[in-house]
Amino acid sequence: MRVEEIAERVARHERLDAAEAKLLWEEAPLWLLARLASEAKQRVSGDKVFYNRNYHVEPTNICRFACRFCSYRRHKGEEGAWEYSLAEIIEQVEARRGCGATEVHIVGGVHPDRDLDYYLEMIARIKAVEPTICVKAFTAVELHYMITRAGLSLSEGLKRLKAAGMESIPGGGAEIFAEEIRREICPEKCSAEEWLALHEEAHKLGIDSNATMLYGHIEGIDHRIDHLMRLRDLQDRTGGINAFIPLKFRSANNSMEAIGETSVVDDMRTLAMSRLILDNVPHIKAYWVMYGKEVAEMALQFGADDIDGTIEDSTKIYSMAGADSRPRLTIGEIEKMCAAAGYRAVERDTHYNEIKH
Ligand code: V47
Ligand code: SF4
Repeated sequence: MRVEEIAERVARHERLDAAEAKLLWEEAPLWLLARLASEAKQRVSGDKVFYNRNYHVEPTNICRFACRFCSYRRHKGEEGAWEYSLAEIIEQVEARRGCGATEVHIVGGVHPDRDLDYYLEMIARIKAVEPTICVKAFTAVELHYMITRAGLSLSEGLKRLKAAGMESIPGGGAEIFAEEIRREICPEKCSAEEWLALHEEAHKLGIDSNATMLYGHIEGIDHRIDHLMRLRDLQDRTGGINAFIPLKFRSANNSMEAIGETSVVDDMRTLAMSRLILDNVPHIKAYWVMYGKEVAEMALQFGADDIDGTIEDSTKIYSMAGADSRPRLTIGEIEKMCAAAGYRAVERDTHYNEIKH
């Protein structure tokens, strides 16, 4: 099959198989991917690009794992390590009061000494001081560790977290699902099957989630396609994934630094192909903190319909790996970026309900 025939099938909303996806990914001109992905984006979200008002809480960067791509983790006591007490976390939440955030995104290292009860209390105390904020918390890797360590089934652990106030799960920890790559870059963290099972269980309990893919390191196009297909299969079963976020490997200050970073053209092809393969995931997010603002604006021409949020200079994962050191976007900047791309900025909550002002 030729690129033109596959493009016609995509335009007719037909689903790509792995071989077709590979041909398109490797051979389609960039303008064609931009056009097909933009058409697919517009079918879902018309002229809208979504953003939210959010900030991150990163309780600790002490982690019992040592993923090779991670610039963020530290050993206990090492220079640059932090571990906030619950009181300090509540102080951070209270200090953000009045910034208009509808979501707090909580993610951090897998701390060896902290247990499920600690995280349950963290969520409950945040909800006590900010009852209307949506707690989008913990990657599947953190959740898998805290729940299995407590000796609970995934279902029981997630039920307790939901009861404490956790409403949604961020997309991190997925990396690349293929075992041969996981073994090289993150051998200790939960497996692909465990990551997928955790999200599936959450969806069954009415907890929605995002999904990510860390690309641009030692994986190939086949691994990326396999990853996206596994997410598409999960979404066919549950419908619980709100947004997919391709995460570009940022190379500074980690043990995979010598690999360098992939090109912006590769970033745009990856975004477009994510939109085209994931025909059942409504939103594709261009995470501006990772790309930088200019590339995020360009990403809106390649199928993205979400740029995450205001962030309020509250995350260190990407600045420690080489990105902008004080990540913050104003609503005015977001509106300008969307308008320059020919779209309209629309504020949403975590579950993509539009917020009317
Ligand atoms: O799981 C770590 C990735 C993830 C690096 O759900 C790196 O809305 C690139 O998942 N280069 C955490 N990536 C961040 C994440 C996320 C971000 C924004 C929005 C959402 C969402 C989720 O960051 C980790 C890992 O895959 N990561 N180090 C690095 N050097
Ligand atoms: Fe720990 Fe997450 Fe970094 Fe892996 S990516 S070392 S799990 S903080």
